[in-house]
Amino acid sequence: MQRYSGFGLFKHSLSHHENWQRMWRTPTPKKVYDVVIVGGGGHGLATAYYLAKEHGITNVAVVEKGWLGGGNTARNTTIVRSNYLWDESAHLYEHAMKLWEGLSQDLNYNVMFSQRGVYNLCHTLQDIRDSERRVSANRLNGVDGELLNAKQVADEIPYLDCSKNTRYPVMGATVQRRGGVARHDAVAWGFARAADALGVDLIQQTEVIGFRKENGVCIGVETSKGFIGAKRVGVVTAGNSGHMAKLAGFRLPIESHPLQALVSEPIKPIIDSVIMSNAVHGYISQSDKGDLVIGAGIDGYNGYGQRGSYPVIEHTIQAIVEMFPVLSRVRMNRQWGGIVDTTPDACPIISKTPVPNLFFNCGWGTGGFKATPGSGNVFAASLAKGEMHPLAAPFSIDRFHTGALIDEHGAAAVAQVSGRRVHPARQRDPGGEPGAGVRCWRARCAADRQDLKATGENLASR
Ligand code: FAD
Ligand code: PYC
Repeated sequence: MQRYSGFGLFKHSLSHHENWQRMWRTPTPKKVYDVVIVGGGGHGLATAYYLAKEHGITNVAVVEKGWLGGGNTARNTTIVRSNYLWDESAHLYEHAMKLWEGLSQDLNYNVMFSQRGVYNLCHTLQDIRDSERRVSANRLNGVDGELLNAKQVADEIPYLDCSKNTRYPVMGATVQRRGGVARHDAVAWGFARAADALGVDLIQQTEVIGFRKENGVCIGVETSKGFIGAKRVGVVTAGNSGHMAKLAGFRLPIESHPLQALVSEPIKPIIDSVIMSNAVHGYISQSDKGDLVIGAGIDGYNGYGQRGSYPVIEHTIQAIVEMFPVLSRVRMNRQWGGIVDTTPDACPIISKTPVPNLFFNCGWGTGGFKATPGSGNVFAASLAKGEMHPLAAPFSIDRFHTGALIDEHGAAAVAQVSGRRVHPARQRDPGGEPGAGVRCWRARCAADRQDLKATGENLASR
């Protein structure tokens, strides 16, 4: 791999930057690999990189149906923080944070990690109580966090409307000063380049359409370009994970939802941190280019289209203008959606599956970008050893059977459930009789419970 450096930049300027090496190869797939990773997003690429770098396993392929980083990795709003409530998640996200802090040097690629601070606003007494609890829990876990009062917030975020006559007056905020943002596509490219340099094959435009099993054990993947054999397969396909599990013959407790983001026209720098509000429900930061980067919660319906509905955009913009009236006349330039994979406890699934040699890493929902290096690091160790890394172990699919859920809906900071869900009792099949919805719902719940029980028993017996 050609190392990047100031000297290299100067040298290439002498030949008009026409002789830079390609960042990765376009290899022909081999017949068989030690490990095949399905999904070339940040998590899949990071997994491949750490497999090669930390475990010496270089006979690895990443199979991606589109282009590297084209999924949620390059569609997200790049917020990085580790201030989760429960020990299991705090340890996992803090592991990722420590890797972020040395990532550009490690990859020899500038991922533009900027620790500019992440604020979560408090608008009610209950917000303050929850935030006190979270900051205390964070500190006990070695994660930095502070609780600010309203005056401190007003001093630190000058354009935020901290007046008393707003719908939800700002009463304080938590801040994680080591939190911030990173350049999302650079993260994918940095991992891809470094993995390729260690011998990993990055195979794009190749869709995995099935899993081949022998005596119930996974022995490789069927792809749109033929069969690729593998000793172990790791699936890291975010919003497509439910579909991939179905291909493998089991079900996951995952819902796929659109999550939208939008950016404004570039304006002069006025916001030098990340500001999130759960009550008003919107968040904002400003990119180095000057665009305001804005988002809110999921679109309530399930879907696989990488776009969303207009009411959510309207709600998001209302929230931002409520927090920052000074922005009311800024024009929005672009809007898009990604497909996020939400779980009942807003925590990821990093796990063995009922199919031996087939592992899944998914369920990161609205919050997996921040975990990218940590997720790849622990998943690589799990794939290398065939046993889950201690930081990954609590995130087994088993927990939906045992009940050991890790409820992080509060720390997720972005709503992962819709407030507009139709109560099952009100649901009707189109043209069906009243009450059919309830019966249908009950039948589905019973089927789900059976599936999860079977999955749990299967795992427990291995
Ligand atoms: P992806 O990047 O989606 O990669 C999965 C890959 O799998 C895709 O490239 C896809 O093409 C590929 N794939 C799928 N099916 C197949 C198949 N059959 N064969 C081969 N390849 C396949 N998180 C944060 O921490 N902070 C944020 O600020 C934040 N903001 C967000 C804002 C938005 C609008 C969205 C949509 C998400 C946000 N997230 C955020 C969540 C974050 O983006 C994701 O959790 C994270 O990027 C997931 O990474 P990944 O590598 O697992 O998935
Ligand atoms: O997890 O912090 C987060 C986040 C912010 C926006 C989307 N996800």
